[in-house]
Amino acid sequence: SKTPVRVAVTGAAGQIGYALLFRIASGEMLGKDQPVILQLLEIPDEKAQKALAGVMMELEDCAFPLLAGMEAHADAMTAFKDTDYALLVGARPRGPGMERADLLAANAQIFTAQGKALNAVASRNVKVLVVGNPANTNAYIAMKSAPDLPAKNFTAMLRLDHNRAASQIAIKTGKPVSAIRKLTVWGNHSPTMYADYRFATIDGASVQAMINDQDWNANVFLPTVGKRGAAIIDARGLSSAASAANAAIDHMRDWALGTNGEWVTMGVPSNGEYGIPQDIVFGFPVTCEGGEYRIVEGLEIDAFSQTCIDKTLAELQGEQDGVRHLL
Ligand code: NAX
Repeated sequence: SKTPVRVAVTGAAGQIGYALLFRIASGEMLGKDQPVILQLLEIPDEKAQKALAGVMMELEDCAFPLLAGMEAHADAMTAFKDTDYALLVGARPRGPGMERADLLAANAQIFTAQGKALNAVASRNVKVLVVGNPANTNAYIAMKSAPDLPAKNFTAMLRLDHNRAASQIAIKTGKPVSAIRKLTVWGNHSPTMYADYRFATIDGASVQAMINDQDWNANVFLPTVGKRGAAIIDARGLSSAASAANAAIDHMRDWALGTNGEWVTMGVPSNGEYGIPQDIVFGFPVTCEGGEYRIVEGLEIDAFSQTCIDKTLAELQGEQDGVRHLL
């Protein structure tokens, strides 16, 4: 049987953690033949550590055959030791009266420290997924704080936006979500993201031609996908957790095991593709093979799409300029 791999998860006692860990341990992320060792990080706070211990009791009680080990940590330097995968879920939420700059600064501190720890102790091939918001900028900070690791190892989660867009298209067209190909979401994980079905197909037919309604695209589809997180908070009284965990599983599984040529969306550092400046962590269409992702290049960007991409890029540049002095 395979050698166990090490999977670090931060914010492990939080709501996404609770929806995520059991699926990693059951083999849904890395395959039903891949044993895992969970290296779980929470803040040193007594309540958080106690809650983490409770989650670990439940993980034990599942008796997962693939769960080869499990550790609780309060320090990134030990939590990330030799880790092959790192899911950075824990982040500082916006508190009452907190300004955007304060939020960026609080998260810059967390992701600088975690980037440095990954740089120091993680596997040199570690695959990092940042879920904690602002996800793209937090991934950028971690990447910049880990100069000895390849920049391409740092990614941000746009997959929830991608999956939300896919379901809205399935509902609109009356076709199964599994039949949709070549969908993508450009930019920041925020309401400015640009979900783009211009290239999408269902059973070989163009989704754009099937829907044929630019008004629906601009005034229904994009706002529905962009504000979905807020709609869920409004309805549930809590932010998306199970769907976010599901997207994290999808992102890591596809990165590790491949997409067989299909497009998925990942937030990855730009190498200048589509005019996005170097190192900006941006949602792009990618395919994955052999443990590597590749940005789909050469797509035509029409005027409407360019406006949308410029807007989400401007927001990201604002965030990343706002933290540069902290790095
Ligand atoms: P919770 O508040 O339930 O859990 C977060 C946990 O992280 C807490 O237990 C906290 O103690 C821990 N934590 C905080 N700072 C930490 C640190 N420095 N090291 C280790 N642990 C730390 O939040 P939850 O609902 O689980 O959401 C987690 C993050 O995901 C938030 O930042 C949230 O905004 C973000 N999201 C990102 C999404 C995406 O698509 N990229 C969608 C869902 C979600 O909103």
